[in-house]
Amino acid sequence: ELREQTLVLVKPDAVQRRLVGDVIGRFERRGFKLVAMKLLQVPELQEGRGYVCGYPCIIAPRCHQADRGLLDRHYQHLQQKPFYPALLAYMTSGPLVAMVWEGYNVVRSTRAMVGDTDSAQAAAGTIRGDLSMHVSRNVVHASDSVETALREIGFWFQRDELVAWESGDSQYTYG
Ligand code: DAT
Ligand code: MG
Repeated sequence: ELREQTLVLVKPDAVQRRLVGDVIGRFERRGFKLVAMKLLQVPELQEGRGYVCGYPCIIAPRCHQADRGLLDRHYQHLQQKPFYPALLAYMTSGPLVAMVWEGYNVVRSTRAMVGDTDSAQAAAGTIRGDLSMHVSRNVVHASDSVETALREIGFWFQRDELVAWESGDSQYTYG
């Protein structure tokens, strides 16, 4: 399926460490097609104050489309884990970049490019293996199956935020 899609998040640690371009560059060079991208911060829940951004908002910000519920849905399978509160704090600690990449076998290829969940075990040459050292700051998220990708893209993007476009190099990429 040439139109397979996956969700990639460049997590807050990677934005802070100025690694966004490196991560995007890897998927671009591989040949995948970028079909959606945005920078947003998921507001954190503060006692008595509701959801607040880490930075004072001047205009009604787009990040308010998100809330912690987004992360609860995204990390549904981890909510009972002891590290879940720390994971939430990390994921709301700063802006992240959400992207949808499209292409042949993109879900599996992207997981291979991302590497082991535990950055300490991740192979050199993978994003985590090259750019990070610890499981709790592992730079990126990538969907783990085609079904998960469909659900996750729906969590992070509205339908009209995905751009359908014809890539000029497709006959050189796919033959
Ligand atoms: P992946 O991100 O490789 O799909 P996952 O879905 O099992 O891995 O877990 C999601 C994130 O949760 C992972 O990227 C980092 C965090 N995490 C997983 N296991 C952890 C652990 N043992 N300690 C701390 N954070 C962990
Ligand atoms: Mg996962």
